[in-house]
Amino acid sequence: MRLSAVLLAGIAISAIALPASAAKPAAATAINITATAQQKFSPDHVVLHVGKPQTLRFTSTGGVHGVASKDLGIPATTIMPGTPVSVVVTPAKAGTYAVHCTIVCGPGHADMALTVEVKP
Ligand SMILES: [Cu+2]
Repeated sequence: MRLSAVLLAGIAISAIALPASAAKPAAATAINITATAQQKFSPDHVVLHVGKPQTLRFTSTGGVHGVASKDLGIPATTIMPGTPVSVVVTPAKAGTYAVHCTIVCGPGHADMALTVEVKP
C-alpha cells in the first residue's frame, strides 16, 4: 500500500513536469468537476458517449487530488488548488468506470471516486 502510494506520487510528479500531456485543448463544452477538501468529486457521476471526445475540467477547492484511468485513457493528472486542469476523454467502450482519486488526500481518500458512465 505504501509502495503504491509512492509510485502514484511519482506519476503525479511526472504529470506536473509535463503539463502539456494533461492539458489538451478543449474540443467541446467541458464538464466541470470539483475535487473538494472533503475528499469528494462534485459531481461524482458523469455521462460520456463512446467515440465522442469530452473535456473534463477539474478544479480543487481544497487539497491536492489526482485522477487516472487506463480504461478511459485518462493520463495521471494532478488536481491542485488554483490550477484547473483539463483532460480530453474519448471513451472506447460502453460501461461504468470508477475513477479513484490517485493522491492520498485525507481520511475520505479511499472512497473518493468519480463514476464515469459511458453510453453507446
Ligand atoms: Cu485522494
